[in-house]
Amino acid sequence: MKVGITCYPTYGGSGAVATELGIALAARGHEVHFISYEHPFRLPHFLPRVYFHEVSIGNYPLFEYPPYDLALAVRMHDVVLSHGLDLLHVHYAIPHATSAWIAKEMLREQGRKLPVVTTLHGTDITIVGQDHSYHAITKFSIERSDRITAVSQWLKDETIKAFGCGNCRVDVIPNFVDPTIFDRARHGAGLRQELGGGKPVLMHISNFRPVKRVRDVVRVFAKVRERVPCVLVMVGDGPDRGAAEEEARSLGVSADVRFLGKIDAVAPLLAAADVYVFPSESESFGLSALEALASGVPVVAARVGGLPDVVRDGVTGALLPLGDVDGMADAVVGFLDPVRWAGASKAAQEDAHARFATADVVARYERLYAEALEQVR
Ligand code: GMT
Repeated sequence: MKVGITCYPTYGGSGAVATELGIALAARGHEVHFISYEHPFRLPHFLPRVYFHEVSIGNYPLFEYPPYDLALAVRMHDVVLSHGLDLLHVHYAIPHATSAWIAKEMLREQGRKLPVVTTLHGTDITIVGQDHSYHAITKFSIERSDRITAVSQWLKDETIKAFGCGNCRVDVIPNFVDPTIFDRARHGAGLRQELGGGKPVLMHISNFRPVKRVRDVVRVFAKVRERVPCVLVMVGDGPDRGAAEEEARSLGVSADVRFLGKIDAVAPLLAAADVYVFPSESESFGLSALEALASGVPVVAARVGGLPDVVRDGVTGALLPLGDVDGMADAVVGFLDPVRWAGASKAAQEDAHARFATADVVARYERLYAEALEQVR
């Protein structure tokens, strides 16, 4: 099959999932065409059967806000025709599902039927899509997609609550990890020693947006450090990085907190971590929590959104009420006990590999694509 994939190419879960899906589809013999304004951050530069098509928006001076969604629709239309794509799969509804609908309509005028699959990831439904400026077009574009998927049951429920979507069928297809890459045994202990100097390593990876509550990560760490010597490694970048750095300074723990910035290949880092701290205000799924679990790292998180489907409370990690910094610190200290850690680490890796392995989830997308093709015939 020839599949067009559109996603945000920047550091974040939806782009990571879309890119890993494309890579896995290509490995299974499909031809995959990424269509976006930049090379997706997790896409290596050359892979057989994987192509990248850049969307250029031009810079005519009249446009204070150049219409990216239209340029994207035109590029989608071009790529479908020039490469004979069978289907478009867009990740994150806004504006990708709208652009795909426009491309589909343009193709329909030319007698060409093109199925569009939209995967909902999170803030496209929970925050941006509910903004009055985008609500109606988000609902319209979701309803016009031939198939809709959500990355968790929680997100599916939120979608129906926010948009009604009376006639739409939303399939839940979870995010996934490659067990051969996110595998503790694959990476040596050298990096853990390098990062922690022999002390336990707490880790957090995100785009440092307000929803991630990165200051809470630092507060949890500071409380743990009062009881157990340890270090905190913060990976990623975004609007709240400065606030997190300031929090570390004001709590007097800066010397033990390292901000590494954006790193694309996080598997070796996760394999060097002892506990993953994830106090987000909302997570439709929590891909980085899954990647941590798959790397044998127990996750201490807020009990929000789809996280209870990913983290098994008390077994592979701990789920606490949102904002419960003391409770999270207690839970981290609990997991730093070597015997408890060994059991939780093993359970985390086994559970993540068993329930969210790439091959199983990608096969579900393949079946969905086949159904979508059948539907438009
Ligand atoms: O940053 C992104 O790429 C999208 C982001 C969002 O804000 O929508 O992440 C969402 O998609 C990820 C991949 O499916 C999920 O693992 C995240 O939980 C979800 N983020 C939120 O729901 C806040």
